[in-house]
Amino acid sequence: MSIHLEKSAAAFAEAKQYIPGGVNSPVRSFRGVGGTPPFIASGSGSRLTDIDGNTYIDYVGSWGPMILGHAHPDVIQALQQAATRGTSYGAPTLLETELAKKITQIVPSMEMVRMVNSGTEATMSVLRLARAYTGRNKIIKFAGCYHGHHDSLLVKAGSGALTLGTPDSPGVPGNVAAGTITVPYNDAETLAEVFARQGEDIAAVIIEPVPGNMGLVLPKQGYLAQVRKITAAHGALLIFDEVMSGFRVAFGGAQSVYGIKPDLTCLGKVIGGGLPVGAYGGRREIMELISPAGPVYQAGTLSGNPLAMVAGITTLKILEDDPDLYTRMTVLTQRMCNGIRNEAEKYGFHLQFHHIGTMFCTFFSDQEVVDYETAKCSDVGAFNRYFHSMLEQGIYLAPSQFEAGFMSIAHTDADIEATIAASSIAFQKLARQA
Ligand code: KE4
Repeated sequence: MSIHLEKSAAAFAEAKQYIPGGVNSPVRSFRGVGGTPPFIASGSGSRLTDIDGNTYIDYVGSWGPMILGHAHPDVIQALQQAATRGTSYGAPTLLETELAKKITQIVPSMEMVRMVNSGTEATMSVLRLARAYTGRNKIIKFAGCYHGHHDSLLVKAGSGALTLGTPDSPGVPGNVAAGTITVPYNDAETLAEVFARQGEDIAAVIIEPVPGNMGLVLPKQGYLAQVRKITAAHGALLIFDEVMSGFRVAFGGAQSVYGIKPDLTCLGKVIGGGLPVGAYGGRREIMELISPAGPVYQAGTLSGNPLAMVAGITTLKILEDDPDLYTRMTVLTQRMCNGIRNEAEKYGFHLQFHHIGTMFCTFFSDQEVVDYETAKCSDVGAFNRYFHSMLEQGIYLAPSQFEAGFMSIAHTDADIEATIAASSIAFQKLARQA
């Protein structure tokens, strides 16, 4: 099978006249992998269809939110009904309390929750809160982790910033970047050394407990517990950015898998069911500082928007009502990664296959990948050739070596078999090109 992208190519050319790079988020541009990004016309279940009529098995899932697959009937029906009641009021609704309550039940460390409209807003707000609560200014982040595009955290960032080679973006004032200390992930010793020297100035550590923005990297045994211990010992807050890992590595997020209680957590993606939502929350005594309960200002015209709330509530209810869904998605993810590994090894490729819960990633490297530096050793050229060979066969992977892939409840055994079969052809082709 090979795809044809004439209409997408024309659409991309026109879009570039009106939108920087032709896209509203850089990773969508295929700048990292080359070629033309398919312009999507529709999604249904595990499938996407582009404006040229090509259909793909989708493992991007809008970068995480679409855990129920595209256009889940219950979500669509709930949105249709909600829309007939109006789309935004700028006033409190029962739906916001319903989703907040649901989140506090699923993620017990989040005793209170504030809704915002994106993961970026969540992490930006939580840093302001941490500085206000501690009276300190410095923040620690981890190389390769991505927490959205606000100034304080666009330093050695992952995701599109890493893909496009701009981990430290122009436009971030030097004094702002100076307030952000970057240390390697999976290296508790360096973290401890930084705290020994600057601990009294550090308001918080923000971490993707299971990073998905340098590719998917897993925490070493005991690492997150050490991060928790070091932050607690120095009176700094521990912030888990679970915008991506929340409801993806497990229903209760990475904190439920590793048994760590952060002081604050950021969520997004899945909790909006495909509509714009972010959230932050944590210990009541900290959250009560947020306006209007307290002095730390944060606001948003569309925060808690009724349509987004309904999509999120419906999504979480479906996931909560059938715990077997996670078992099934995890088994499919494992089966797919093992199958692709077998095909890779048949053609002499010894790669790194990482997966946890519904997330997965293949590093084109024969070395273990544990952090930003080792992730960057991957053969991006080989990944890009693999990516395009899979795309031509109707398999839609994340268009970057430094992103993660996502399973949904809509993916089937047949999807997995087709994906493994496509990978065999892709590796065969790569072997010939080697
Ligand atoms: P948004 O502002 O894009 O909703 O969320 C920012 C964010 C924060 N924290 C984590 C751990 C994230 O993964 C993200 C966003 N993830 C990327 C995918 N790597 C979004 C895709 C994009 O930028 O288009």
